[in-house]
This record gives sequence, structure tokens and C-alpha cells, in this order.
Amino acid sequence: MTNSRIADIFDEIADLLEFQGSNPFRVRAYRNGARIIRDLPEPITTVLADDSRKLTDLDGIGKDLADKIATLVETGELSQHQDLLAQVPSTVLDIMRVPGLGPKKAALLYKELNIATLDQLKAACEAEQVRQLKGFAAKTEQTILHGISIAAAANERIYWSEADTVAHDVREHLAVCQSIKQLELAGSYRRGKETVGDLDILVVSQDAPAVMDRLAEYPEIADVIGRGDTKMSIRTHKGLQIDLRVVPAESFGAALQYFSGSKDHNVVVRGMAKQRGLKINEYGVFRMDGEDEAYIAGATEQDVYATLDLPWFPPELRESRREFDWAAAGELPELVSVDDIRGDLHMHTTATDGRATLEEMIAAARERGLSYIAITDHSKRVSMARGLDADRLLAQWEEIDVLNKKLDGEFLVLKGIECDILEQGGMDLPNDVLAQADWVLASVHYGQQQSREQITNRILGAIENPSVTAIAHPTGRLINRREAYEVDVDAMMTAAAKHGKLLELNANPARLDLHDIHCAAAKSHGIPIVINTDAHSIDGLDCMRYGILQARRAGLTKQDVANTRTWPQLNKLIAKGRGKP
Ligand code: DGT
Ligand code: CA
Ligand code: CA
Ligand code: ZN
Repeated sequence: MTNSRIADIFDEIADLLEFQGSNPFRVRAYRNGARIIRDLPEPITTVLADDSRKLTDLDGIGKDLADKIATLVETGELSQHQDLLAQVPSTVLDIMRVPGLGPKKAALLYKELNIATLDQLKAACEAEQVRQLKGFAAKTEQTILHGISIAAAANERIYWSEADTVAHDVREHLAVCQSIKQLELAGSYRRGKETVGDLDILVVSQDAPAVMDRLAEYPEIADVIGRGDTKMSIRTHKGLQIDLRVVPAESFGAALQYFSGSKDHNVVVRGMAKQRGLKINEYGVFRMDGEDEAYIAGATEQDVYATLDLPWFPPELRESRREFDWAAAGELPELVSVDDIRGDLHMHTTATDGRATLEEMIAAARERGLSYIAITDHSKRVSMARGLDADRLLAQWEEIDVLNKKLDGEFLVLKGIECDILEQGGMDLPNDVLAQADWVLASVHYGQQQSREQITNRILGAIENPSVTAIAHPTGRLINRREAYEVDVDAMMTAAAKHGKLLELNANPARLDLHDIHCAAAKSHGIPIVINTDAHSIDGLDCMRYGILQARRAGLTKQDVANTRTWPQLNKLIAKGRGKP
């Protein structure tokens, strides 16, 4: 049982207890437990399997929690959890997860209006019954209705980063199967799409039953959806479907090409094949020879594409956007990769809402092979995160000066800030302070419900400010949770190009903002993109690769991404926008 599965069960117990109106301390104990387990750097099963170690030696894990974890790992369930699930209608859990609702509000809806399913909730909102409850308003009904549609979508698609965890896990599980000659993940996962509907696994093996038997033993399996001679579908506890297909070696490339998609990309490929009297399917490329079909390729993707005089396409480009035009012109871009990145220009420390200190972030960034970072804690408007006022910021910069001296050119820490763009417009810190920074990100965190005109004007104001270097997470979307705010993206880009400002691709897997299509638009405006992790912890620095995938989907090259440059080169790039010659 994985750490994340254990954490999910504890969170669910907390939700169910809260729904029942249990003692808040008990609720909090489970929530804390969930957080601790989710953040553990190693699988908890490793600790359990090691006789020389005890769970209670881990930070924050007491006797009670340790017993429950041991029971969960040993038996796969916890009686408390089962009891609670028996007491509370399972559909109520869906209601708690609607954005804007939670266990408490769900309890009220259940008690007062007898609402136990999403359909009932939707109907009650539409009948304007919900607004009559204490703590609910007419506007809440709109929010709930919107939330229901988001929750429905979120149920169907998970973040790429989550799919990646499962992909590695299941790959490792299957690896012991001796008959597997090749294994590849296909589908939207391979294309690096920001959300994934299901995982598609392709295997070369002479012994399909053995591979399927092994998949059937996957510890995270909830049920087998279907099983045939060469294909099988399962569902995990988290509700993720995994499709497995076993193919012969001579079809592997064709199957990989077919099941990597996208569907639109493949429609074009098949059309081109037809024009040449060829047929392409998941088994190979075939030439029609009278009544017969002759196999001409299929072992590798390169072979398949070569029959159409096409180059091999990086999976991230296979969306039938511009890849075929690029190929025809011989101009397939050489996509940026994570190794090209030299600096990370958005991260937080314990000075505000980060969990690691300045020194810890520096050490972690060096370990990851970066040569410079910008420390960009929040400004004071973000009071929840104890945002910095001018004095605290200047003090942090003095600390950075000292550290840079010690680093002696081995590594560079830039004096930065993530400065809020205020609701009424203007920046949250005085210009004479911002002007002393090496790097200034401007962000919209508050007033996201404002009109398109208001938000756009606020962002344009920041772009025109000579102290600002880049706009962070420019559209404010949170995948599966919140739509982008109403910003006129084209006006933002026109202004950014004019004033020499950069736009961020925030690599947090829930943000990926700007997204691929906007990144491609920025490129055509001539705006360099800066890919930042927005790390709030050491692990957060590892999000860079999610941003890279999104950038690759946009067709960005090393040249298009500002932080592939050395700091002196990058500093030169932003100097124009900062009014410095
Ligand atoms: P997802 O799972 O919704 O995130 O998206 P995909 O792209 O992984 O879609 P999926 O899992 O339904 O199928 C994987 C690939 O297999 C898909 O990208 C293209 C191919 N494929 C699946 N079904 C069809 C089909 O009916 N026709 C064609 N041409 N291709 C298909
Ligand atoms: Ca899929
Ligand atoms: Ca599938
Ligand atoms: Zn940030």
C-alpha cells in the first residue's frame, strides 16, 4: 500500500468524522496524519519491513497513528474507516468534494434538505432551495452548480503528475514479469497532456496471459473491468483506469504510434497513408496487393512514419496542430528539455509560506544542477502567507548578499520578489524598493472575480512598470479547480512584447500557466517564456519537468525559454524592459 493511498484513507476518515460532527481534535489528528504520510520521503512499507526501524521514529508519527498504519498495510483496511463508510451514504463524499463545499456544508445540506447525491444537489440549487439555508446565498448556488461541473470533470481526469506516479509504480510492478520484452506507456500520458483520462500500457511479450496475470496482482487494483486474449483493463482504488495491450514485436512501433494518439494526429496519418495506397493500423503498415495486404513496417515508430516520408514526431507534438506543416517544411523544432534549464526564478522560503529556509533552497537547487535561482517570496498583501513588507524584504536581500559572497561565484542567488498586483491596480511594494531587485514577478492573487477590463488593466499596469520583469502564472487557472480569471490574453501579450517583459510558465502541475496554446502564442509575439517551479518546499523544485512538458507541447525550443540562458545573458534580455540600457 502506497503512502498516498494511506494518506487518502486518513483524509477520508477526517472528512467522514467532520460530516458526522465529531470532535474537531479527532478530525485534526487524522488530517495531520494524512499530511505527514503524504510528505514522507520514503515508502512507509520500507520502514515497516525493516526490523531495525520503528514507525514511531518518524517525525510526527505517534503510537496511535503507527498502529493504524501497520493495520492498513497488513490487512488493507481499517475497521474505523469501514464503519464510517457504512454509516454515511457514499454519494455524500462526492458532495463534500465539490469546490466551495466541505464536510460541514455537506452535513447541513444532508440534515436540512436530505441531499445525498450530486443530482439532488444540482436540482436543489436549480430550484433555489439551497439559498434558504443558513450560510448559503443565491450566489452560493451558482458557485455550487459551477463546482459540480468542475468536480464531474475532475473525477474523469487526473493531473499528469499523478498519472506519472502510477505509471512508474505499475511499470515497476510489471518489471518482474520475465516474458516482457518491451514496455511503453502510450496515450495522453506519453503526449504529456496536463490531465490524463486513463493510462495505456503497451507490452511486447510471447506470453500475454502471464503479463495479464501479473497486472491482476497489482496491489492498487480495485477491479478488473475486462480481460481478453491480448488486452485487459483494470481500475485502481483511486478510480484510474489502466488499459494493457500485448502485441508482437513486429507490431510494437505501429501499436505505439496508434495508441499514443492523439486521435486527430492519427486521422491525418491514416489519410496520408491512404493517398499512397497504404493502410496503417495498430498492427503495422500494409501495402494493398490486389486482394492481399503485405506488411511493410511496424516494429518501430520511425519505420511507420518513414513509410509516409514523415520524421518521427516527439509525442508532445502529436495534436494535429502545426506538426505536419513543420514536418513538410523540414522545420520540426528541437524541443526544450529539462537539462537545458540553468535557473529557477520563482520560489518561496520560510520567510513567507515556503517550508524550507533560504539556505535549504539554495542547497537543493545546487544539488539539482542549477546555477542560479531567484528567491521570490510573497509581498505583504498576501497576509495569509505573512507576505514581506519593504523592511523584511530588504533584510532578506542583505542575507542574500552575505550568502552570495560565501558562494563566491559558484552559484548565484538573485534578489527577487513575487509582488502582488493590488485589486485597485498598482504594485504592493514601493517602486524604489522594487527597482533594487534583480528580478520582480508580478502576480494577481486577489480580486480574481473582477471584470475582464479591470483585471486586464491591472496586469497591463504591471507590465508597464519598469521594475517588473515577468508576470507570474499569467491567467490564474487551477486545473480541475478554478477557471482562469478574465484576462485579455492577447492584450497582455501585445503589451509584454512592447515593454520587453517575460511571461511565466508556472510548472506546478495544478497550474501549468501559461498553458501550451498560450505559450505558442507568446512565442509568435516574440515573448520569451520563463519556466519556474514556484516551489514552496525542496521537493517543489522537481516540478520543473512538468513545465518542460507543457513547453514542449507548445513547440518551444531552448532559445524560446529565457531561463536556459546564463544569468548574464538573461539579465541582458530583461534589461530593456526594466528601462536599464
Ligand atoms: P485520455 O485517456 O482521455 O487522456 O486520452 P488518450 O489520448 O490517451 O485516449 P485513449 O486512452 O482513449 O486512447 C489512446 C489512444 O488510442 C488515442 O490517443 C488514440 C488511440 N485511439 C483510441 N481509440 C481510438 C479510436 O476509436 N480511433 C482511433 N483512430 N484511435 C483511437
Ligand atoms: Ca489514455
Ligand atoms: Ca485508454
Ligand atoms: Zn509564488
